[in-house]
Amino acid sequence: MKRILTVQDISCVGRCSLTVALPIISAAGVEAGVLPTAVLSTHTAFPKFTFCDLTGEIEKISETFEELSIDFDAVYTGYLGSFRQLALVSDLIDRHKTDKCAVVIDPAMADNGKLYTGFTPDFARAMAGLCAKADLVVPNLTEACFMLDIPYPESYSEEYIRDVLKRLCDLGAKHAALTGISFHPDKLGVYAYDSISDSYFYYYNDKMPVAYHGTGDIFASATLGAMMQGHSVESALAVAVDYTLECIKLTMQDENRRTYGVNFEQALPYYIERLKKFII
Ligand code: PXL
Repeated sequence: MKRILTVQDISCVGRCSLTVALPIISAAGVEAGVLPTAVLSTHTAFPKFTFCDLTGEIEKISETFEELSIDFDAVYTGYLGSFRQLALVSDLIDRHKTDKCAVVIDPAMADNGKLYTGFTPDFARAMAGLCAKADLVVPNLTEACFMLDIPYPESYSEEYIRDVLKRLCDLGAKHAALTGISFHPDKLGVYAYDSISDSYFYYYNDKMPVAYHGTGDIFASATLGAMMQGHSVESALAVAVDYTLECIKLTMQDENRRTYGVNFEQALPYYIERLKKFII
């Protein structure tokens, strides 16, 4: 059985970061080790939230894993809240990275052209430094633009997306995948670049006329779960596109839904079934 380590916060309510990563990765049949970087009452898009910083635990926990020879098949990082956390997580990756350990980085910090509460363009550039260590980075276009220090475009061409992906890999990442890419009003998907084989990959499914918070965390977790099940990066990204769409569809059907993320829980049986289909 594979074991991964995911490093991100716990937002107690709001369906993001660890409360999403843990169940999805477990559903993929993979042991999910967690290193919580902070405890918040909710994610930061709520009008009010508490924040308990756990930065001081990161190095101690990581060193103790090393002393006990606890190894991981992947290290997966999500929302990180400070420059200090970026530096400590960079050290943690150096400590646990082996040939068989994949590093997946979701630079969760922005969407729709804007940084989340508490982040600055300088932080985004520092996150770009962490992405250099990744086998796979999965930003949305807003995060990619902030990391590359380029303006967020109103609209884009396929050529532009390919250029952004190449630049993300120029930072040092082996694969880069841009989430939420659409060239048609009814379609939405992921566009990826593999810098080793110099090849692109685009996979899409239906686009729903809604926008929910927290889909990026679901997407990244579902991708990692699929990679650990033996999917290629491309095939894993396709699983994540299909699963995220299923979560969105279920959320749309719920008349009592509140703005607390998407219904990823009731789509888990779909995810488990979808994991059986390999496309590449
Ligand atoms: O969904 C990403 C995320 C994770 N963790 C925290 C957040 C957010 C996005 O707003 O605030 C604390």
